[in-house]
Amino acid sequence: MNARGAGKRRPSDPLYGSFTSSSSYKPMLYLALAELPFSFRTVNLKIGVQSTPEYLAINRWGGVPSLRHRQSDRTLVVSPSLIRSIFA
Ligand SMILES: N[C@@H](CCC(=O)N[C@@H](CS)C(=O)NCC(=O)O)C(=O)O
Repeated sequence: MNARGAGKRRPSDPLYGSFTSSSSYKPMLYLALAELPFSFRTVNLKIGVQSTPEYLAINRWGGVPSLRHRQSDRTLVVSPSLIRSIFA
């Protein structure tokens, strides 16, 4: 696998997701394989954290995953595009 920036040190990007969500596992796996730093932030879907104003400010659609790219100041909210961005 070839990932731009793999192994380089930079501030970790927060990945918001749930351990009950396969859509969250996929980007988590790819970030780990690319050795990119990220911090996993749990969004508990069972108690509705995805619908709180705090989380809707991160992802207006109220879903997981969400990956905050600090460098580009963008938040990606759909796992396939999020994974593509890791290897772009
Ligand atoms: N196609 C989307 C699907 C994301 C999705 O369906 N996420 C679910 C969890 S797997 C979700 O956020 N559900 C919100 C809810 O249960 O209220 C992706 O791959 O990112």
